[in-house]
Amino acid sequence: MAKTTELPSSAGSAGARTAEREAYYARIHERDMSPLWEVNRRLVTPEPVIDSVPHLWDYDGLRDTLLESGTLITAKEAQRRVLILENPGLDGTHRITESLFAGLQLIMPGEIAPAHRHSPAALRFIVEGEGAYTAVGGEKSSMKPGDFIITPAWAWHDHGHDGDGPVVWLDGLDIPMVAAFGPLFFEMYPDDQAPESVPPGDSQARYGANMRPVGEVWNRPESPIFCYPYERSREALEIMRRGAEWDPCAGLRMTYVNPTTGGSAMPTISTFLQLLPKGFAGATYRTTEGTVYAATEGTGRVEVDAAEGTVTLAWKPRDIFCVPCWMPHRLIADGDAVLFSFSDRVAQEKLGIWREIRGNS
Ligand code: GTQ
Repeated sequence: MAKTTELPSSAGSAGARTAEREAYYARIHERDMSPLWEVNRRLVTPEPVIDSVPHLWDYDGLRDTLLESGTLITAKEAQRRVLILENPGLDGTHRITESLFAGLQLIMPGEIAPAHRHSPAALRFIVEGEGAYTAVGGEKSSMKPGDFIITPAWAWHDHGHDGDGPVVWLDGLDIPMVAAFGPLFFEMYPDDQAPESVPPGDSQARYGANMRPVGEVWNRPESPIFCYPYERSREALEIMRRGAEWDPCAGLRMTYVNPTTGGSAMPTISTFLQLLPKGFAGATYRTTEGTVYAATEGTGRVEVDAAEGTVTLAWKPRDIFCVPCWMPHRLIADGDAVLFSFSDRVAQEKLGIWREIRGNS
C-alpha cells in the first residue's frame, strides 16, 4: 500500500535541508520513521495551538429551529434527538472544545429515547421544561431546569417525558477524549427501557444526605449521586454569598463532587456552578481547560482574548458559550448572574498537565 504520511516540511525544522539529509529522510521514510528534529517545534509547540474559537449559541435565536426537529423526527427514530453544538473552528468534527462534545437534546411529551449504553460518559444540564426523566442504571430521576445529571460510562440509560411541553437539556460528553484513546463502544438495550430496579431517590438517600451506608463499598470512579438538583446547589451559593468572599476571577464558584472522595463528580469532566454578583467585573483568567458555560440566571458577557483579537460574547439565560484552552478571558455580570459550566480540568489534572494564570501576570 502507498504510504500516506508526508515527508516533513521545513517549517519547525532545526537545521538546513541539505541534499544529503533529504536523501536520508527519504530512506528512513521508507522504513516508517522520520526525524524528530525536523518537526519538533510543530509537534510540541511552545504554547498551545488551539483550533476551537470562543463562541456563543443564542438559545432564543435557535429555539424555534430546535423545536422544529421535533416535527421532523421522533426521539425513537433518532434515538437521541440532539443538535450538536459544533465549534466553528473545529470544522464539523462534532466537538465544542478540543476534548468535549456538547449538544442540545429535545424530548416531546410521551416520547422515549430508547435505552442504550456507551463508553463515553455524559452529563445533562436541564435548560427548559418539566416532566421529563432520565433513567440511569435502573433508577429514574425527574429533570427540572438547572438540575445536573450524570450518566456514567457504560451505564444503561433512557430518557422519557410524561409531562407537557418540550423539554430541552444540554448534553456534555467526553467523546473526543475517549476517541483519542480509541475504546469507543456502544450497545442498544433489547427493549425501549431498562427495568426500574431501584426506587427513585435511592442514590440521593444513600449518598446525598451527608451520610453513607455503613459497610457498603463504592469503588467506581464517578459519584454515586447522579442527580444534583438546582434548588440545593443554588441555595448553597445564596447562603455563601453572605460571606462575600468573591474570587477576583470567578466570583463564587463551586464544583460538584463525588461525596465518597471529595473529588470531581465525574472522572473525566469537571462541573461547576457559579454566582457572579451584580456589577461583577472579573480579573483576567487563563487556564488550559476548555470550558463550556450554560447561563441560568442574569445577563453578562465574557471577553476572550483570542489570536485574532478580543471577542465579546454577551449572554443571557439559557445561552451556551465556550472559552477554549489557554485564552485569557474576563467574566462580567450586569445583575446577579448564575453560570453552570463543565470542562476537561479533572482529566488534565490527572495527567499532570493542567495550568492556570490568575490576573495579568
Ligand atoms: O442521551 O445518550 O448528546 O448517546 C450524544 C450521544 C446524548 C444520550 C448525546 C448520546 C446521548
